[in-house]
This record gives sequence, C-alpha cells and structure tokens, in this order.
Amino acid sequence: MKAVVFYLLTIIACLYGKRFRCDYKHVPAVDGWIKYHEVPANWREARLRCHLEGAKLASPLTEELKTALRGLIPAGDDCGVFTGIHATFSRGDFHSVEGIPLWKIPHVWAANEPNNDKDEESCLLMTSQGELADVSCAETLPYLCYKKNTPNMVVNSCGTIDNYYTMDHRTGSCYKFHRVPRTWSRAYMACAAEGGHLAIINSETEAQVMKEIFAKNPGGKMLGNFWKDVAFIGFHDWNEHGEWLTIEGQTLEEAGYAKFSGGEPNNSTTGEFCGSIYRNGMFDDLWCENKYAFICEKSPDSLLCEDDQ
Ligand SMILES: *[C@@H]1O[C@H](CO)[C@@H](O)[C@H](O)[C@H]1NC(C)=O
Ligand SMILES: *[C@@H]1O[C@H](CO)[C@@H](O)[C@H](O)[C@H]1NC(C)=O
Ligand SMILES: [Ca+2]
Ligand SMILES: [Ca+2]
Ligand SMILES: [Ca+2]
Repeated sequence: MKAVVFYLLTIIACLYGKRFRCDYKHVPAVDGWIKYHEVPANWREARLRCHLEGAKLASPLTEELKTALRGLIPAGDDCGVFTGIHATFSRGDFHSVEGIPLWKIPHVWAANEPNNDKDEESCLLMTSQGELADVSCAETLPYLCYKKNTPNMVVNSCGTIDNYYTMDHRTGSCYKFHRVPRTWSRAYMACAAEGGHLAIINSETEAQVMKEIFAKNPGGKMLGNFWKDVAFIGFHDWNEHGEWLTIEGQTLEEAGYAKFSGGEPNNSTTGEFCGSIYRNGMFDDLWCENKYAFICEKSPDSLLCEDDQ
C-alpha cells in the first residue's frame, strides 16, 4: 500500500516538474536547486556537506546565480556566507569548487578586501550585498549548496537521484553500501546528507538483507588500505562505554536485533565505541576514528516535499 502511494506521488511529482530534494528550492532562473544551510560550518565541512547532499558549495559564478543566492540569504545575516571559491590547494590560486578561476567569475570586493590577513585567508565569503571578502577557512559561516540541473536526472523509487540506493521489499527501506571508507562520525554525516541514517537493524530479516548487501561488495571492489569485512552502522555507546543504543535511542533489543558476533563486543584496544556489522550479519564494536565502509538506510519518502503529499 505504501509503495502504491509512493509510486502515485512519484508520478504526480513528475507531472509537476522535476524534483531534486525537498530541502532544496528550485530556482528556474539558474536551472537548478539551492539550499541555504543556516547552521554555520567551517569551509571544509560546508564543502563536504554540499558534496554529500549531491550538490556543490555554491559560488556566485554568474550574475543570475549571484542574484539567486542573495535571494536565499535571510535578512539580518550580516556576516555573509561561505562561497565555494577557495585557494586551499595552492595559496593564492582561487578557484570555485567546480574549478572555475576567480578571474572568470564576476566579482566586487567588500571594502578593504581582499587583504589576506596574516597570510591565512584562503576562502571567500559573500556578503548579503553580493560582495566578496577573503577569510580564514576555519571561520564558521552559513553557506548555500547548489545543484545544477543535468539531463537524465531522475528521482528513483528510493526518492533520490542517487541510484546506489536500492529498495528492499522485505523491509520497505532503501539501502546504500558506501565503499568509500569514513570514520563513524563522517559516515553518520554522509547518511544524514543523503536523507537517511546509518542503518538500524530491526529484525533477523534486515540482518539478512545486510549480509546480502555485503556480499555484493567484495573487498576487491573497495579501494584503499582498510579492513573490508566490517561496516559501520547505526548504533553507538553514546560515550557511556558499555551500553549500546541505536542512533534513535533504542536498546538493540527494542530495535529488534541484538546479535553480536562471538567474542564481541571486545573493546579490543580502547576506542571501540562505535557500532558495526560483520559480513555474517552480526554486530561488532569498532574503532570510531578509523575508516571503514558503512551502510545507510533511507525511507523512500524522506526527501519528498510536504506539498507532494
Ligand atoms: C574500553 O577500554 C578502555 C581502556 O582500555 C576503557 O577505558 C573503556 O571503559 C573500555 N570500554 C568498555 C565498554 O569496556
Ligand atoms: C575484537 O574486535 C576487533 C574488531 O572490532 C577484531 O579485530 C578482533 O579480532 C576481536 N578480537 C577478538 C579476540 O575477537
Ligand atoms: Ca580578508
Ligand atoms: Ca531498519
Ligand atoms: Ca570489536
């Protein structure tokens, strides 16, 4: 029933124009979608979050885009927003995250800028007036992400344009196995940015689904020097060291599945405070700060707009 409703919604969404995701605003003038992130972040985090959302840290690349971006900065924002224009690869060589050099980007500087204060200013902000200033990349500012429309952009049955998400009809959830390893915290960020969360195992069936997903991702298909028989999922000790709860605050038993692999959790050397799953579908405690593959879970309607429903 849920699936039928969802397909109907998808058809309606298609009739009313292409959607990217409901937290982004469609701006026809720039043939794309823009999101204002109100919680300030440093430049590196801002860049990464836009990337993980399937977009780019926005820069005023054209007058139209500048106007669109300014239009989404709330009145009262006096500090400005980070742009994607940076010189973090080579100091002084400013390019947008799309690789466009500063000289090709129409720009007006704010008073007394750029000044490269203390030789530490490799990121550019844009004021609400649309003027640029160089600032430290370690500053924290709001920012905007921009997704340019591309041909063949289709929202799939998982409610995302990310075709690595696949629906499992046994659980009604969509899953994505991330082969690019990240720390548990970054893995959490990636799943959240995709409109989901680190996978929560609610049944034997879902543990079986995890096994099957793992089997489709042999170690040989993952690039890099990391342990490939374990993946981060959505439980954690919440820094209490001993009690394991899902990222939604349930005990593993309440969530519906609590099978640790034999001998686990073993806290083998300190730091195994994050939840993971072995290829055999059983749990392990694992080092939070090391990088491993991870599995996200997403409800098919998590990025659908209210007005689609
Ligand atoms: C893990 O080991 C560290 C030190 O060896 C200890 O501080 C921590 O409490 C242990 N955690 C658990 C859950 O046993
Ligand atoms: C303890 O867990 C770690 C992974 O979290 C694993 O590498 C190690 O083999 C385990 N040790 C034992 C004795 O099971
Ligand atoms: Ca400056
Ligand atoms: Ca689940
Ligand atoms: Ca362990």
